[in-house]
Amino acid sequence: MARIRRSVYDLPAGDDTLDWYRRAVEVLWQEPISRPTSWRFMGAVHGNPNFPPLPDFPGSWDQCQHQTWFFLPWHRGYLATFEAAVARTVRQLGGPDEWALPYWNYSEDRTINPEARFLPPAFREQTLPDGTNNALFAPRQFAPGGDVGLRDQDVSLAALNEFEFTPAFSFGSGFGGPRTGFSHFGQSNGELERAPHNVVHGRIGGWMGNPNTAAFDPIFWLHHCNIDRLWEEWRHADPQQHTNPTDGLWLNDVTFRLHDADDRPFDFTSADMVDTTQVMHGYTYDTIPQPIVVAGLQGGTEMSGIPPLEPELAGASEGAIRLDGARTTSRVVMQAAKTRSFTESALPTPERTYLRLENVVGKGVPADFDVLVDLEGDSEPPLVVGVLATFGIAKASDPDAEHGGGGLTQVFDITGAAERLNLTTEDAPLLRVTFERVEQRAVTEATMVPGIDPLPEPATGEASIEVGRIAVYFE
Ligand SMILES: [Cu+2]
Repeated sequence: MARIRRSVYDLPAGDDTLDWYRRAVEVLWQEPISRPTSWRFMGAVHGNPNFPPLPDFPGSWDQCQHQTWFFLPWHRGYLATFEAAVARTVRQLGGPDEWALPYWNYSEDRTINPEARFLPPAFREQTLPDGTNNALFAPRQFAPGGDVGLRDQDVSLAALNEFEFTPAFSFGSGFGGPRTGFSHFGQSNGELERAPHNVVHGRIGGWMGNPNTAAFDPIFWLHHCNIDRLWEEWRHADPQQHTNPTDGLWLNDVTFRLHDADDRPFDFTSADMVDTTQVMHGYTYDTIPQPIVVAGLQGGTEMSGIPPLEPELAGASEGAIRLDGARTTSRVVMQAAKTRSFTESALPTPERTYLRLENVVGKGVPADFDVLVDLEGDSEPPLVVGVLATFGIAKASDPDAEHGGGGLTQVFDITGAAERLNLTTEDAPLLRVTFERVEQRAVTEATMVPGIDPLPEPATGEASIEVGRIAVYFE
C-alpha cells in the first residue's frame, strides 16, 4: 500500500500526522550535520546558508534544480527522501508505520475553506498550548492568525492551462520549465515554478524567502508537496496532451544524488520520478484517484504537422529599469502597426500577446512586484497582469554561479489586457508598465529547538533589483 498524501486542512479532528511531524523535526534538528538525514544536512541540500563544507560529502549541497525542466522531478525525489527520513523517525518514536507528508492547498476556493490562504494552524505559533516550544514555527514574515498576506492572484493556478511541459522555443517557459542540463539556478522559470511556487516562497518570507534557508522551515515541505501534487493534477487534466518530456536528456541523462532513510546514497533520474507509486516507498494523493503513467519512450505527441511560429517582437523598453521605490513606471514603445509582419500574414491580428521581463537581475532578497499595464494618457485604472516573483534572484544573477549571471526572465500572457487596451490594433501606442512593490512585513524570530544553535546567517547583503528590458511579443 502506497502512502497517501492528504490535504493538511482536511486531516480529520484528532489526526496526529502533524504531531508526529513536529516531534520528528525536533529529533532531526538534534542529529549531527554529518548525518545525511539530519535536518541541517537535508536543508543544505536545497541551499547551504553558510555551513562549512563536509569533506565526506562533496557535491551534496546546493543541489536544488530551478529554472529548468528538472525542477519538478528533482523536487519529487527530494520530497520522497525527506518523507522517508521523517517516517523512519516517527517509527522510532513509536508512531505509525506509514507516515505521509501532508500538502498545503493554498489555492483552494475560500468559500470551501476560508482559511486556505493562511498558514495551517500547527505552524503559526512559537509555543504550543502547554507552553513548550513548537518546532513547526520558523522565522517568517509577521503573520497574525496565519495570514502571511497571500492574495488570490498569488495562488493562481493559471499554470495548469499550459499546454506543454517544456516550451518549443527559448521564448516561453512551459508548465515544467525550459530544457537545460543540471541547473541549480538558471534563467527562465516554468509557469508552475513561477506561480504559485516562487510567489508563495516570497510571501511567507523569512527563511522561505531565500533558497539557502527555505528548506529549513518545516512549511517548505508542505508547500512543495502541493507543487508536486499540482504536477499530477496537470497531467490528469488532459492525459493525451499534458505529457512529461519524452526526451532522453530529461529521462535518463542527468543523475541526481540524495540519501535514503538509512543515510545511504539514493541516485535517480527523471525517469525514476514519473510514476509516484514507484518513487522510493511509493505514494499517491488523496484527490487524484489513479496515477497515469504515460509511456515514456515512444516519442512525443505530435500536435499538428505545422510547426508553431516563434513569437514576434512588437515593442520594447529603452534600457534597463531599476525598481527602487514602492512604485516604478516604465514605457514600452510599440512598433507602428504598418511595420509589423502580422499585418501581412494570414492572421490580421495576433492571437496572443506576451509581456516579457528579460534579464531581471538582483541582489539580496528583494520584494515581489505586481505588474500592471495601461496606455499613456489613458484615464482607466491600470490592469494587473501578474506578479514578478524574485525568489532565488540573487543566485540567478550571480556571474560566478555555474549557469547564473543573466538573471531571470519571466513571461506573462497579457492577451486579455492587450485586447482591452487595443494594443494589437492601435497604431504605435505607448504601453505603460508599472511595478508595485508587494508589502513586506518584519520577520519574526523563532527558536527551532531549545538548546540548538540557530542557523548561520546567509550572506545576503542589501537588496536591489533591475529589469534588463521589458518587451511585448505577438504570436
Ligand atoms: Cu521551493
